[in-house]
Amino acid sequence: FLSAGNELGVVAVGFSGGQCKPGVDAAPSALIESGLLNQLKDDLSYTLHHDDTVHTYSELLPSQDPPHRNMKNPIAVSAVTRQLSTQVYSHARHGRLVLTLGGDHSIAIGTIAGTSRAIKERLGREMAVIWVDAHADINTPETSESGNIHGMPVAFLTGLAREKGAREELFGWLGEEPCLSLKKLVYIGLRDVDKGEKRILREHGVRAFSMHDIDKHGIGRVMEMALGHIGTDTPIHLSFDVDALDPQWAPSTGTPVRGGLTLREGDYIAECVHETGSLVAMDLVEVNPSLEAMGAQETIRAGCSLVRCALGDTLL
Ligand code: EXY
Ligand code: MN
Ligand code: MN
Ligand code: MN
Repeated sequence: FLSAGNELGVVAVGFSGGQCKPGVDAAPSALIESGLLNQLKDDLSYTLHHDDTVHTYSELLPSQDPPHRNMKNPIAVSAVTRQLSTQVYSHARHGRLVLTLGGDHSIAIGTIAGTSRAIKERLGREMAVIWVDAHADINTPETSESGNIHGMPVAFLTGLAREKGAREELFGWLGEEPCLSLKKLVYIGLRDVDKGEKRILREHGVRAFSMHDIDKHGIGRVMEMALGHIGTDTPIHLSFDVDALDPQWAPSTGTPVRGGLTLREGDYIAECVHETGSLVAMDLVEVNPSLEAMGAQETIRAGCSLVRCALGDTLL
């Protein structure tokens, strides 16, 4: 019921304005050049809907973009995510599974806004999000110490960062109604969460599985609990930050944190989400081939593996 056959919408987003390190914009081309889309077509039999473009949205980027509520590049991130949300929406509205290749994690404001609207219209359902990340990305502009919007997307999507009477071009386009309920959000892989973020997670009782929980229960049990929280037959958007993996597997990323998931654990998460049959969209973000260049191919390979697993590659 969730998607039309094996139709896959692909959006390649070369955007890095949610943080300060250049290079993450080059990830979509690197992933595609390494053969990812061909594998999805040839090995996993998807029908691809892709405009063969890596979107940089340069026409949307303002010449002046002063900080607003301490956010860096607020007008650029707002404009790009707004445009991206309409692209993702139109794929999802047609019943396609949507794969977005980022870009930094701020782009999830656009992808999740797009899928949640389409799923609401098409199925009359509220969507769940599995956020796999070393970080919680739930700072509000006020709790953030960096001002980098890639540390804030969940706060915008859940309404925690909403500003009354916000201008359209400063995330006012997101509207009054949150795209995502805090009850339908599950984190996996957390290990670097800011003080203010911990307070938010606790206050709202957000379901979160840290690396401690994975060590304690094992990834198998953690996935049972994570999917149990979401419930069966709920459409799932998987937002996968490659920094959830240990830097051993994914060194080329902007904010690496040691003590992360093995590649196999990451693949297992993706496989379990695929097995639910409820996946409606996936983001792969924060691959930055220009950092730790020696490990760039390794990181790209890991990213491709995560996507293939989520999209139904099986071991046997
Ligand atoms: N919590 C820190 C901040 O808000 O700046 C670090 C965020 C890193 C976000 C990366 C994409 O997951
Ligand atoms: Mn992230
Ligand atoms: Mn992260
Ligand atoms: Mn930190």
